[in-house]
Amino acid sequence: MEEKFAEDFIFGGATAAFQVEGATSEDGRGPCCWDEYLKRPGSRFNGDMASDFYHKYKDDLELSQKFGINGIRISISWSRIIPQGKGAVNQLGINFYDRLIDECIQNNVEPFVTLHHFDTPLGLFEDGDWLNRETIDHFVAYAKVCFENFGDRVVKWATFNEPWSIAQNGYIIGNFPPNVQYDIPKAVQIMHNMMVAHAKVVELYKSMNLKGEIGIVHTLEGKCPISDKPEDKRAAYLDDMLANRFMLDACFKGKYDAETLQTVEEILTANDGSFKVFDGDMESLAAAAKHIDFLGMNYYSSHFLQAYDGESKIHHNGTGEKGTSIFALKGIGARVSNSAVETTDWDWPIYPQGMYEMLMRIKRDYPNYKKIYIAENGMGYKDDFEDGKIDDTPRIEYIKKHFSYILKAIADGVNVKGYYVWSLMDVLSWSNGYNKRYGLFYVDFNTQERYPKKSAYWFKKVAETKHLV
Ligand code: BGP
Repeated sequence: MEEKFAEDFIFGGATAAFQVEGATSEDGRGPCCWDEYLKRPGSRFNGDMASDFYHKYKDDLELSQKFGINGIRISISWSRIIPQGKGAVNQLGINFYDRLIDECIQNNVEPFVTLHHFDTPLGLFEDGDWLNRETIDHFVAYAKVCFENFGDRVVKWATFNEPWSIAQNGYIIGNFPPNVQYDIPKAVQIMHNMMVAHAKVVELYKSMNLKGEIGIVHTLEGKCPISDKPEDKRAAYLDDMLANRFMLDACFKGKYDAETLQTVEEILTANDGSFKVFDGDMESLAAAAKHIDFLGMNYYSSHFLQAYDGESKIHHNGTGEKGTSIFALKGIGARVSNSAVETTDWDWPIYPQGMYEMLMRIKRDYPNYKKIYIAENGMGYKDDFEDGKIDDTPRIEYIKKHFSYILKAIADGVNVKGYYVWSLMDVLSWSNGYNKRYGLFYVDFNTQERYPKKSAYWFKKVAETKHLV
């Protein structure tokens, strides 16, 4: 195993606009789908303040630099740049990201910028979001504004963050807008449409001859059969097809393999639906697959699958009450607990070898991937704050185990160039609120003060020595 990370390895921290910025109605920002969604009756929290990054970004970047962090994932809020999603550009929004990007660079914290991290402008969302094919053209127009304004300084761009989460959480689990459950056909259609949008933006970027690189961030979940029974293996295979392989094929092969297409169609038939490929879509995918510069891989967990032939039923554990999750999908399988694998309080299995297996698989199945950034990885934990001190040893253990599997994958030939811990500071968790903390820096959400956790001191040592301590 490699013992050390390379000198140019990025030790980064990740954020996303809606989860950190707050200031939701400042400087001409238009509403996004999440503003509205979190206003529905019974909602336990909102993003109006979040981590107040809109005003505190200088402090966060100074802290980052002090703690050895040399990269930051930020996302651009589309509705700050183009408040209605299409049409007029908001100069004040451009000015904010100008200031933010310059501040990153001045602190030697390289910005890695995502164009869409779940927060579609409200008007476009109400018109059908990614089910409406016009959204694709609006996204390309928005991307162009971003490339024209920030492309001279930003050298790492991602089109989307986690299209699978948008599809799964919005249309299958029903804990993201538009809050729909068990509609696998719509989930597949929006994944396909987002893949086309991604491809068109990659092609746009390449046509502009800018100096940076462009890729996409996928969440890749390991899917393991709970036993050796063929029916459990089949369940894992089907879940993997939907969550991972469908979109990896689109991005890196530029087509859906025959086996991928056939299996997805089987899943859709079991769910009384289909999906539509429009004229020119496959040409767009094929072109972009030749040009994509990197895969951003978010990895938190793997799932253990068992065969299931009932109706779909899901309970999302959004409060951290351990053991309350249910996840079973018609035509696919059930995610069950594995007594040999520990979980977080939100029932996410902690399975670092799954990250290694996924990295090796990318190298094997998508050999044109060029390079990988681990764009998110981290542990949701209910941190205890005692006299300004936060002992988050379980988070350190979690990250350490994942780091060691990254080193193993590097030794085995996978080109991993950086790691962005989720999250830099505590942030809003989309479907869980503010008690599911991930940050290296604790945020007191009443005062917006930051406090480095024990993990931040540990991370600094690793980043500075490049050794896993
Ligand atoms: C990823 C998202 C992040 C972040 C993280 C943790 O899916 O890209 O935005 O929220 O997961 O998830 P959660 O907040 O649901 O625990």
